[in-house]
Amino acid sequence: MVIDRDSRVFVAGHGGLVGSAIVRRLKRDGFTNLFTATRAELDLRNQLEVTRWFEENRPDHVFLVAGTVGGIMANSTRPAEFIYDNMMIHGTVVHAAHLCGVSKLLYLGSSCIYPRNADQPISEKALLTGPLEPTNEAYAIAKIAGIKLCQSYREQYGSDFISAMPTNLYGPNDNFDLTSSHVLPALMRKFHDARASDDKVVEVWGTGAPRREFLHVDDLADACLFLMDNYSDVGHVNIGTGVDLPIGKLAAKIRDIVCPDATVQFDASKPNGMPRKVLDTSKLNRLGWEPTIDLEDGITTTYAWFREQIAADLTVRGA
Ligand code: GFB
Repeated sequence: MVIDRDSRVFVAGHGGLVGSAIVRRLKRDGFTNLFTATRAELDLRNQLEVTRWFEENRPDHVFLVAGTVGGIMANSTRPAEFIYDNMMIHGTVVHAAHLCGVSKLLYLGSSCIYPRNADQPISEKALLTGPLEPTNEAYAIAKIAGIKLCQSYREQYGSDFISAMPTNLYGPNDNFDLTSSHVLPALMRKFHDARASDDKVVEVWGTGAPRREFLHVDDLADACLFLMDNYSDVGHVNIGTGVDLPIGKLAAKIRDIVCPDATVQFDASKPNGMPRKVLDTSKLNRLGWEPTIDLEDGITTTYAWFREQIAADLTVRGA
């Protein structure tokens, strides 16, 4: 059932890559009763504060897209933050949504919930069928707990809480900090820096062989609203393009767009992470959703956004 455009909607995590895209998408669709809270206003890890906030603001619908996130290096070096922050945030928001009678909640997980050696493309059924990728195990455990929270509240209380698992994301408002970002913004930043430098050698972590799938965050936001409107069931739903490429090829694509005279140097002392990660998106496709943004166009427009922000002296996280 399509959710009411006049309903009160809380986007938890509106400042991030995903949350900001969801706010843009909802505004485009005519939602006017949007609620957000900055970290300074509300510590989502604190149950008391979160419950109080829900009691005061009474949202009807919640997009739970807040969390401590990062790329392979941040995940492997800060596992305590990744597991603590995320488990707490998922727990407080889901519980407050239950206490305050939220009509529907969409929880966003991550494709790292799946076993390291899962069959590719990875179907929703692969959850909890094998050991996780060690570089992001702490984060993955928190994300799996989020799915189980939604399922348990549905089972015990009948709450309409649904879960979606996106593949690797990119787009405007991403984090471009070289130690904590994901690969796509990191390489965009490195090639951008190479433009102004005499040193045109860009370092790419790992061997370049791992394969990843990339989804533009505007497509993700569209899919999230689609699921809010059209899906109410216990099983989580993958969101992706179903298409992957080796990191070496991704680096070449970004180089061609950002700094064609640069050369790539692989640093095999850095971790590769999962050998391959591409989602089976047939469940979502059968429901009637398909992505629309091609990877090359997405990189081109994201880079245009990045340059505009830098030129206007606006904040680009990490740059
Ligand atoms: O995007 P990324 O950090 O995350 O790395 P994961 C993907 C691949 O790109 C890895 C390589 O093989 C990296 O070694 N890579 C090459 C780089 N150069 C760079 C670089 O400059 N920066 C980064 N960051 N990577 C994350 C998980 O895994 O995926 C999270 O850690 C989350 O939990 C996210 O689930 C979606 O795809 O390996």
